[in-house]
Amino acid sequence: MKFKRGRGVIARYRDFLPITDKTPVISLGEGDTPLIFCPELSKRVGRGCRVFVKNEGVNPTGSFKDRGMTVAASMSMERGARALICASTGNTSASAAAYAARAGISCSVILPAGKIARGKLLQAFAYGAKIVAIDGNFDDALGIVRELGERGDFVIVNSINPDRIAGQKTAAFEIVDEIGDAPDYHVLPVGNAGNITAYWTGYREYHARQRSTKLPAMIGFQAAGAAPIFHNRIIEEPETIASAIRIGNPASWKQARAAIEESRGAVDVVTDEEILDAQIWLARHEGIFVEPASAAAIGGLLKCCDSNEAVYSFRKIQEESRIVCTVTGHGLKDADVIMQRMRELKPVAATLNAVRRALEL
Ligand code: AN7
Repeated sequence: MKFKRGRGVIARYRDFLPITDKTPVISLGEGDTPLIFCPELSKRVGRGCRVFVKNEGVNPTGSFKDRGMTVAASMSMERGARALICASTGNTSASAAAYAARAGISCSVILPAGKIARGKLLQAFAYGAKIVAIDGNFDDALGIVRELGERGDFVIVNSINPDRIAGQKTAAFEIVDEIGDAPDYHVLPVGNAGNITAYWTGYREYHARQRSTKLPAMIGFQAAGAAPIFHNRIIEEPETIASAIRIGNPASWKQARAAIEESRGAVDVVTDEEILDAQIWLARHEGIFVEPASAAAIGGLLKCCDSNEAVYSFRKIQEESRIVCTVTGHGLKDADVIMQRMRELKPVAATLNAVRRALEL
C-alpha cells in the first residue's frame, strides 16, 4: 500500500474502510498524528518501559473525532444525505460542523447548555452549524438526536454510526505501522466509549491480518464524577471539569466492557484534581498541551505508577513494556480551565530594569 502522507485516513487505509469507488471522499487531511516518545513519562513508569503519546489534538479540528467524521461524512454523501446531526460534549460538534461545511451540507448540533468548552462552541459556530443548547446533559441530547434521526431528516454522526468507529480505528493502525507491532498497554480516556471500541476493533483487525504479533491491554479512564462503566451503573447527573467526558450513560458501554475484558485491561477513575495536575504536568514536562479529558489518560497512567488504589498497577509490569497513551484533544479548546489557574498579569514599565526585576534576575 502506498503511504499518502497528509491526505487523510481514507486515502491511507481505504482497504480497511467501508469506502467504495463511488464514495465522494470528504477529507481535511486528518490522521497521521505524531506518536511522541515521552522520556519523563517513561521515567515515571520505570523498569525500562517506553511511553508514547499519540497526539490526536493536532487533527484538523483539534481532536480525534476527525478520523471518524471523514468516513461518516463521506458515507453520508454517498447515500445522498442533506444534513448531519449530532449530540455532543463539544468535539464531535466541532468536527461534524467542519466536515459538513466541507461537504456543502447542513449540520445541526444539540449541546448541553453551559457545559461546552468555549473553543469547541466557537468552532461549531465558525463552521456554520445550527446550534441548539438544551437544559439537560449529553445523554439527554443524544436521546433527542436518536429520535430526530429515526424520522429520516438527518444522518446521525455520533459514534452510534458505525462509520465513525470505522474511521477512528485507523489510529490503532497508525500506531502498529509506526512501532512495528502493537504496544503492550493502551491507555485512553473514556466518555461515550466510542474510541476505546474503535481502537480495540483496529488492533484486532490488524492482528487478524498478521500486521501485529500481539494485542494490547486496553486501560480506560473515566472522570470520578462521570464513571458509569467503572461503577457499572448509569450516572444520572455526571459532573467533571473534563466536560468532554461528562457522560453518564455511554452509547458503546457494552463494547467498551468487551474491549476491557477481552484485552485483560481495566477501567479506572481519576479525580478532577488528578486531571488538572496531569494536564499541567504533561505540558511542562513533555511540551504537550492537551484538554482536560485527554489529561484523564495521563493522570490515569500516573495513577497506575503511583497509587495503591489503582485498578491496574504498573509497578510490576514486564520490563521494557511499550505503553501508548492517546491524548484526544488540544489544550487550547478549553482555555478557561487554564485561565482559572493563572494569576492576573500586571504590566511593568517598558524598561530593561523593570523587566529584569520581573524576571527575578
Ligand atoms: C477530548 O464530542 O463525546 O469515549 O460529544 O472530546 O469515544 O466518547 C467527546 C468525547 C475523550 C471520549 N476525549 O471519547 C463529544 C464526545 C475528548 C473527547 C472523549 C471525548 P469517547
